[in-house]
Amino acid sequence: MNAPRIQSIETLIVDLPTIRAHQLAMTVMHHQSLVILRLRCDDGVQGIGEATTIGGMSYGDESPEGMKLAIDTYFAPALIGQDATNVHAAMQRLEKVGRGNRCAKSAVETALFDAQARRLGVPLATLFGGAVRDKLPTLWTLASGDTAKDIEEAERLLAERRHNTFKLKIGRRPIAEDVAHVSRIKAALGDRARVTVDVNQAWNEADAAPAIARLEAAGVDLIEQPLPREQRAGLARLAARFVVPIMADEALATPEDAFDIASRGGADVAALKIAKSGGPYAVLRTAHVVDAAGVAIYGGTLLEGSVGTLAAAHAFATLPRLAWGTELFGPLLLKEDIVLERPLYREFCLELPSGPGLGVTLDEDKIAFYRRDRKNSQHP
Ligand code: MUC
Ligand code: MG
Repeated sequence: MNAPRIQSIETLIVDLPTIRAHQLAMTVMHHQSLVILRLRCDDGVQGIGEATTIGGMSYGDESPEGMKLAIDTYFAPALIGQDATNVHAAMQRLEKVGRGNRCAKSAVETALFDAQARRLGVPLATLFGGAVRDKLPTLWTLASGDTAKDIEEAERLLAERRHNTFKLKIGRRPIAEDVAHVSRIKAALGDRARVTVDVNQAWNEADAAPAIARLEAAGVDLIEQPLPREQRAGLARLAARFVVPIMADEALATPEDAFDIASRGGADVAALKIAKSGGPYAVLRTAHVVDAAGVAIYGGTLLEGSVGTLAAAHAFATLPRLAWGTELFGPLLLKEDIVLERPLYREFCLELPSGPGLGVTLDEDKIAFYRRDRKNSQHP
């Protein structure tokens, strides 16, 4: 029997409003731009994928516009006519036509696996060997920029039993202000919630050391990427110096990064993301390296919408150890979504859908409304 072939790959950008401003060290988000990819095969099966980053080009090396261009101009032509059931062979072809561009590749890899899982009638996690959990603990990020509002938001989410771990985005304001902000939130929530901070590379080592000492004393549970991603030796020194765990995020994307960081004792915890690694299968390769080294795993996000979030959830659900849970809350930050049924969050967890593939269906009306190339659309 002839294998089904890839017939077409189409991408579009949707700009979705967020429920509130989301402040990070490098940008303030009021909307999120998702690149949605549709892959059609000649047996009638379709797969979907998502390529997402944060704040245009302010967070990483790729942008929504650049990801769309990379897929349309280089990746799609290399894949048309190829065996739709052989994801590894397809992704290997992409390595030849384009280096890096892992966020864009993540959308392609996701769509190929989604199509194959739908073809076989199984959830995506089953293709990766099977899920060992059907619920993923998921934290929420407090990033309104206002301490009182953040406390109010956390109290509401605790009462709703939606989240009991909160990550605070810092690094934007002077360190003393950030430390005071975090300390007030931790004091208000006490032992009822875990509080972590993400500095998004904003500090230097000399400033980071006293700041982390104060955050540790305030009861903060985890410090994420305090230094620029290139400064691995510095991150290792901080990890050795403090009891509070230090997590690598921007510094760690590939299995090679994971090997290097693990061998120099560069971090206690690793934030893994499908977008950083190049897809839900690619992220598992990185995960297994850190896991073998005894570095704890955290399922991260680049604030994907439902498609990317569920792709990540299927991958993380297969990991034997996921000590720090996940931050797969991206869909909850969006005022409007582009799927028919939004992912389910309850009892502090994201639930893994049980339908074939990703377990999600695009809402064509919403896509038609939010797509950037819509007639008269106002790009935010
Ligand atoms: C990051 O650096 O971890 C994840 C949650 C959030 O609010 O921002 C992201 C990116
Ligand atoms: Mg981070």
